[in-house]
Amino acid sequence: MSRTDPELHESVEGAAADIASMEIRGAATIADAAAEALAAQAEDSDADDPDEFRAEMRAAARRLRETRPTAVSLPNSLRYVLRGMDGETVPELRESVVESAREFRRELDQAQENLGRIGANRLRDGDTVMTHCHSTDALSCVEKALEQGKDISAIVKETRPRKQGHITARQLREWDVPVTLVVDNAARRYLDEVDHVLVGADSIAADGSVINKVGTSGLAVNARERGVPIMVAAQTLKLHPDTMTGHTVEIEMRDEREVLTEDEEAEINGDADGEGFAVENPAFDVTPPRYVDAIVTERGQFPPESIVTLMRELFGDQQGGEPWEE
Ligand code: RUB
Repeated sequence: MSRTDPELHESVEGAAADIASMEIRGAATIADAAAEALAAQAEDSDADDPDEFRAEMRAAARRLRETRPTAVSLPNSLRYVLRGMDGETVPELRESVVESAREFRRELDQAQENLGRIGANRLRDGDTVMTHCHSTDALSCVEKALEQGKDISAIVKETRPRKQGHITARQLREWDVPVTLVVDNAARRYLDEVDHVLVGADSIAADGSVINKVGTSGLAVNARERGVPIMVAAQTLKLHPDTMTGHTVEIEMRDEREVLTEDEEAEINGDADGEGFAVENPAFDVTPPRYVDAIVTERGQFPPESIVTLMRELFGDQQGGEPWEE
């Protein structure tokens, strides 16, 4: 935050801290929390004039924006809410932001429902899916398939280092889905037993590349080799508009302490002198479109190569700077 930034509401600081620490995680959930935090900032603002109010909202969006770089749902959420900010007076501006955030969150829920119904049509009674990480969009497809009366089983990859697979396993068990949890390295061995690889996305690039939890690309390559279809469940909130103009998606590098504790590191290093070894902890990777069979959105399912058509339709007319810039 720059020194001139106004003081932010505790919901914004709290949401920003929780997103950065992954207390709040997953692309859709992050987007939802960001919209909620902007609404709280607007509601509790004691700005004296419209300019001050607008500056406050822009600062709040910047604070949330800087938390994690990869999931485009976060800037897409902030853009949506701030573009809805309209009015001549502080009360009018406040009401417009609160309503815009409400509308965003409603649409997000609705998109996930609709996407789930479309994704469920790909799943047949008796199918087994293999999951990676924890994706609410992917789980929505399973939930809708269950509602259609289909029996679905799951092989759930643990997803080191943060083990989001445990969250997926817990959710599926709540729905009475038979679950087998496997360590990431065992995935290829179990691919012969599955009918679909089902994952979510943090961002989808204009060429149809899928950016998702690290390990997704290796899983997709193995699945292709075994002839298992790879289905990506990603509402249009995950489409990355900047990639239409050549920008790449930043892959978040997280703290090495998620991989090794200080004690473990010291143990490996032994009595070796000097700096020790490097630890890298990329949180996401890029799966090229040729390894993806279908991207399932709330607007229908798309082969990855044609997702750019949908992106042009949705973002084609958006030009100019970001709404959180001065
Ligand atoms: C989460 C992750 C999820 C996507 C999609 O990573 O990679 O697959 O965010 O999730 P992290 P959703 O745990 O590092 O946030 O479908 O819920 O948006």
